[in-house]
Amino acid sequence: MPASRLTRRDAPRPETGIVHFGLGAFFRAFGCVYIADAMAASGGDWGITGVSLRSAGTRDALRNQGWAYTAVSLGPDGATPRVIEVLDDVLVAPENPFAVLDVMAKPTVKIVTLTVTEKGYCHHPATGALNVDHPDILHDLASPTPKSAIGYVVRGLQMRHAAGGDPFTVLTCDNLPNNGKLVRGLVLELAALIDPILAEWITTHGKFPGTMVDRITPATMPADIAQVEQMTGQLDAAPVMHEPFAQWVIEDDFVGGNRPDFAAVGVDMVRDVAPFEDMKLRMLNGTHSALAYAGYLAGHKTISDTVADPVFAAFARGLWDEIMPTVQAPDGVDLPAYADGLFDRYANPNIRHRTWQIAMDGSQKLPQRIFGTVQDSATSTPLLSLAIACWMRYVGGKDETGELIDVQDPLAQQFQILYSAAKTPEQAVAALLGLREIFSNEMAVLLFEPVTLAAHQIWTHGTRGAIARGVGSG
Ligand code: CS2
Repeated sequence: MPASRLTRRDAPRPETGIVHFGLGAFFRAFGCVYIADAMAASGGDWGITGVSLRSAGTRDALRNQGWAYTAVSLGPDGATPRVIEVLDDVLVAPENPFAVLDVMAKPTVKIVTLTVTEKGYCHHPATGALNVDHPDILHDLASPTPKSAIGYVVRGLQMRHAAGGDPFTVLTCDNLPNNGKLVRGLVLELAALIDPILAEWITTHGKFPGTMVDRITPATMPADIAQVEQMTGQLDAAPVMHEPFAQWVIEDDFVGGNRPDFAAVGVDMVRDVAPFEDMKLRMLNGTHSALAYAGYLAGHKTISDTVADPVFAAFARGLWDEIMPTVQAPDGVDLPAYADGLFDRYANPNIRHRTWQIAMDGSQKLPQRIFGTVQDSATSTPLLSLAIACWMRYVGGKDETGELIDVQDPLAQQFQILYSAAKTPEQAVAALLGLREIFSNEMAVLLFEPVTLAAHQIWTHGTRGAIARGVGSG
């Protein structure tokens, strides 16, 4: 007999208090779970309307199950499924932008959360400024129905301003440096171009708390759907699979103090998130990206496969030794113990986090994950140079056996053009360092010698061979 479809329980629903942009696996495995728990602990009207900026897939899958879905915690020893019922609707923005703006205008909505990935902010990663030549931003300047997340936030705030209401708090949950300040800057830049009075109102009344978010959540695969069906006896077309670990640190700065009772469910509410954010971006995301490029080139499909290889385990440890001296430990955090914890999380064999997935959008990720560390380091950082050279090799689009790599990156075409003109690895390195969207002039100068050397090692000895040499076991 076919399994029955997951359905939502017949229970009273809270009002919509949050609009969330970018309803991928991460937010459903993370923010939605915390917010459901906060309502269970302390009540409040914090129902979430999800907005997908592009595809209809998640909406179509969840619609037939009353927006309920299964979140599965995958520990090294087993899986624990749980049904999450906090979404009250999912909108696909391009189908009806006004429907999205209407929800954002509702006075019950107090918070707009964002997980739109690094490239979703339409900014220049090297400087943090709005990319005013980005096609979505050009569109959003000219039209009242936006395409970009920043455009929606600005138009949503414009409607609240016009109605004489309060702004909503903008809570970014993406892995960007100073994410609250960055988003505030981008929103103000776009608002000023649309209406300077609106920009002034946002400057005075808007709130953009910074956050540090952490839970490893690979994209859901068809095999996961089958596994969940077997585990629960119910068909869920869009479950999410995540590690048991979660950490959320939020600056406690919300419009009117309106927010779910985050502290009741273990969220750290702080004045300044920067030390947590730096630590996580450099120690977790920095090594994640390094292992993703190096592991992929060496033929490893997932992070757990990568760190099961002793050469890459030593690479991870060596990277932390280079990174830690540049990180100021947040109060009460022991950095070596934090690194040990990360290693155990990476090694969890039930989390099938593909190196290819993490390798996406490197042009948007590496500045905050790796370059800042190199810049702040008082000593040389040969393993970080190897990581950057691995990224360079990866974006060339061919692996070490000559197979094509599906390079997903907003600059993928530019990489192709640069590579077809470069005659040698050294020329490819020089050309990539010339991309000012990614590398400031200062950064390019700093990286030129060590990354050229690292690239030479990689092209000569292969990725695994070069890293084995780099960690002293080759
Ligand atoms: C990963 C992150 O895909 C990536 O780039 O590094 O999504 C990572 O899994 C999360 O930041 C963990 O909190």
